[in-house]
Amino acid sequence: MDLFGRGDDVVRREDLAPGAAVLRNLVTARAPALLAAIDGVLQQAPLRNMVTPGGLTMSVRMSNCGALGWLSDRRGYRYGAVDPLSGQPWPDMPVLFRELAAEAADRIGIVDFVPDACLINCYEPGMKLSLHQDRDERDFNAPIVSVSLGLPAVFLFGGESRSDPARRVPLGHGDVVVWGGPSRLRFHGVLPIKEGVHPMTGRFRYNLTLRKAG
Ligand code: MD3
Ligand code: FE
Repeated sequence: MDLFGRGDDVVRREDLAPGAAVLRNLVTARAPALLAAIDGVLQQAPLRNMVTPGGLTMSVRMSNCGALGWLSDRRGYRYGAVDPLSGQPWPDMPVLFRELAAEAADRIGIVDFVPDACLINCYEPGMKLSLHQDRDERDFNAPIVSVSLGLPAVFLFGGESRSDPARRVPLGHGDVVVWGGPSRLRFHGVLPIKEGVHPMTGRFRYNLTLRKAG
């Protein structure tokens, strides 16, 4: 609890748009277990810098777990069942990830969300994610659940066109966002991460993006 009795890890819901809400601190208490599970996945499928179809190397390092993993290379953006680094299926999705995705979606009234893909993004200070849409999934009716751990970020929540103004949403350690319904195809991105050190992750920000891709 802070001086004003607000509580540093009390779960609070902030609605962003129809179908989209931040669940502040939803997983703060579960962060050690989540980070241990991320570690386990990354031992089997290490973080790597993917290349865009245009030939640019992305600064944010990525990996995946679950039946499907998001991939980018010279051939395009897509989901695939096999990690191109190992030639093996992506690691299983930890039950904890699946459970928290369903719980987060349920809290905003989306029942029975079962993700089959989890993208793990790892940011270091200075790294950003340019404005984009997530449209490589088969069914845009399913929501996306994102989990922030470690260093804080400022998330850009834009509109339906790239040129629409974007709202800045600060996301901290333990915050979860559910993006569903009409907000599912909105442009979004992450501003450059500020220099810092987090007690649990050091100079890293991890973001889990849980999706129904197939
Ligand atoms: C808003 N990752 O991997 S997920 C991504 O913090 C990505 O690493 C961000 O965007 C990150 O594609 C945040 C948040 C997110 C995902 C999908 C959305 C926000 C969204 C779809 C529509 C609107
Ligand atoms: Fe995205």
